[in-house]
Amino acid sequence: MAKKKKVLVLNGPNLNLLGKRQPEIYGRLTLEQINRRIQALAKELGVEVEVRHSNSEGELVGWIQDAPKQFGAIVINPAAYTHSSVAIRDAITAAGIPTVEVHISNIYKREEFRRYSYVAAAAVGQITGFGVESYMLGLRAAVAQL
Ligand code: CA2
Repeated sequence: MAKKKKVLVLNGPNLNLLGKRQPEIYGRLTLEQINRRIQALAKELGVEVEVRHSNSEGELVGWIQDAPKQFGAIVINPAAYTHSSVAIRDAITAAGIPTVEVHISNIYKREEFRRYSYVAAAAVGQITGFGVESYMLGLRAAVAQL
């Protein structure tokens, strides 16, 4: 499939714990179950999606740098790096492909430190607070950018 029809979905640190801890904030689905839902929607939308997770900032930066070779858009839940990572923001800007920032919880309804996103200014837009549905909305938004 041409790179224009491929979307890279990236998950940041601790999202591998989804469904195992703090279900009141992040829900009961595991990352694996969320990935299956994303793949089902991708099929419906006629796009190819690759989903990756890393707890490492450097690995995420590397994947973002390489993304334009293979992908037409990125959906990213940078998790805690949202609020700390100039490196991820710079990598998104450098990659130059449309990037949609997603969050399961509403980052504006929680602790003060979660209200600032370093990534937001480099993204086309941000989807926050719709639970797992944030990924589905994010994928639709990314596909609309292809
Ligand atoms: O709401 C989101 O999607 C977040 O990106 C999740 C991050 C948090 O740091 C952001 O402020 C908002 C945390 C991901 C950690 O996920 C866990 C899941 C289950 C148990 C513990 C952590």
